[in-house]
Amino acid sequence: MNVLVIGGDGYCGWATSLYLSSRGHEVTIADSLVRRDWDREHGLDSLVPIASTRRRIDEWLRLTGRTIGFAAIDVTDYDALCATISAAEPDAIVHFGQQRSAPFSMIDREHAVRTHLNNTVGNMNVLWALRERAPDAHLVKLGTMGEYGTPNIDVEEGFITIEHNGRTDTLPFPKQPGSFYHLTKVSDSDQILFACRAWNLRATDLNQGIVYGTRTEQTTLSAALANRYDYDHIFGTVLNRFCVQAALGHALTVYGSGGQTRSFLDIRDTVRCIEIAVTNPVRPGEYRVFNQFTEMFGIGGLAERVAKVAAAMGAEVPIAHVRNPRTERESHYYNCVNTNLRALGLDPTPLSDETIAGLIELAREHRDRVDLRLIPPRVEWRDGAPVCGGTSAVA
Ligand code: NAD
Ligand code: USQ
Repeated sequence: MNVLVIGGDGYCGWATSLYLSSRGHEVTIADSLVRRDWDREHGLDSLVPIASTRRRIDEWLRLTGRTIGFAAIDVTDYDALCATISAAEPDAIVHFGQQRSAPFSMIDREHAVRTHLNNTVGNMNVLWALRERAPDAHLVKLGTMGEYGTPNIDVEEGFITIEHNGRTDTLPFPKQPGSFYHLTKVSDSDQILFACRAWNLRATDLNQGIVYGTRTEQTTLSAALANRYDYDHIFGTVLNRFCVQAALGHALTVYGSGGQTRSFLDIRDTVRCIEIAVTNPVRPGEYRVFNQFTEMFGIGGLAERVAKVAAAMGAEVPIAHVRNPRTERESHYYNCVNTNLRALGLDPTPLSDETIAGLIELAREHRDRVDLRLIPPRVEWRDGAPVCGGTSAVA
C-alpha cells in the first residue's frame, strides 16, 4: 500500500516508517522536523544520537534497497499538505505529527497555545486535505489513552452504550483528559468523528498508551537508523526515564505515591498495531477506535520492577517519591478494554526483565551524554504552583 506517515521522523513514526517499508509498503514521510527544534529550544537531546532525516533515509536505501520518500512540510501549511497528499496518492495516512508532551503543553500559556495551534489546526487540515485530495484514503490517527482519564468505571474501546430515561444509545466514551496536550487529542477525535459522518471519510483513531523501548528489528540495523531515546522531564516517558535513571544509579523519580495506573505497550507492538490498522481499513463513513496498549501498570510497581532488574545488574537504585508536579489522581480505579487489535491478530509483547535490562544497558552505553539537570520534573501544573516561563523550565 502507499502510506503517508506524517511525523515519520519522530519516535513512533520513524520506527513505524521502517517497519512498513520492510513489509513492502511504499512509504512517504511528511515531517516539519519541529520536534528537533523544540529539543534545541529547551536544551534537550535524545540519549542515543539520531542521524538527520536525509541520512536515515539514505542509510535505509543502502542497507535494504528500499526507498522512503520525504516531504519537509508542516501540516499547519494547508497548501503544502495538499501538494504532498496529491503527490503521494496514499491508500492510508498515518498521522503522528503533533506536539505530544503533556508537560510541554503545561509550561505556560504560550506553550499551551502553541500545542493547540499545532495539533488542532494540523488535524483539521488533514481532514480537509483528505476530503479535497484523497477522499478514499484511510486516516489512521494517533490519539491517546489519556483522553479517557481515570474514570471509576471500565474504559470501553471508544464507545459506551448508555440507558437513560428508558432509552438506549451507543455514544462516544466520556473524556477527562489531564493536560492541554491530552485535550487536543479529544478535540481531534471529535473532529474526525464529525468528518466521517459529514463527508463519508474513513478513519481509525488509535488511543495509544505510553510507549516504551526504542529498538526494533529495523532501527538496530545501523547506528544511522537508531531511534530517539528521550529521558528528560518534558518528552521522556516514565519507563524509559526510569531505565536511564537506573543506569546512572539515580533515584527513580516516582511522582507522588506512585499509585497512578496507566496503559503501556512496547514500541515493537506500536509498529505492528499501525500495520494492522492500515491493512484492515474501515468502510467509507466509518469512524473506528482501537485502544492501542497491551498491559496496565502502576507507576510505583514499575519503579520497583526497574530497581529489581538494576539490582540484578549490580546497581542499587533507590526509589524517590518526589512531589507530584501534575494534577492527577494517585489512587484510582483503572481497567481498560483492548480487544479490537487482538481480534485482528496482534500478538502482544509483554514487558520482560530482558527489555528493561536492554534499556538500562543502552543508557549505560550513552551515559556520558546524560544531562542530569534534565531529570527532575520542573513543569508544575497543580493549582497554585508557580508557572514556569518558557525555556526557564530547564534553566
Ligand atoms: P515525537 O515528538 O517523537 O514525534 C512527532 C513527530 O511529528 C516529530 O518528528 C515532529 O517533528 C513531527 N511534527 C510535529 N508537529 C508537526 C507538524 N505540525 N507538521 C509536521 N510534522 C510535525 O512523538 P512520538 O512519541 O513519536 O508520538 C507520535 C504520536 O503518537 C503523537 O501524536 C503522540 O501524541 C502519539 N502518542 C505517543 C505516545 C508515546 O508514548 N510516545 C503514546 C501515545 C500516543
Ligand atoms: N511519572 C512519574 N515519574 C516520571 C515521569 C512520569 O511518576 O519521572 C508519572 C506521571 O505522573 C504519570 C505517568 O507517570 O502519572 C505517565 O507519565 P508519562 O510522562 O510517562 O506519560 P504522559 O504524560 O501520559 O504522556 C505520554 C506521552 C503522550 C501519550 C501518553 C499516553 O508523552 O504523548 O499521549 O503517554 S497516555 O498516558 O495513555 O495518555
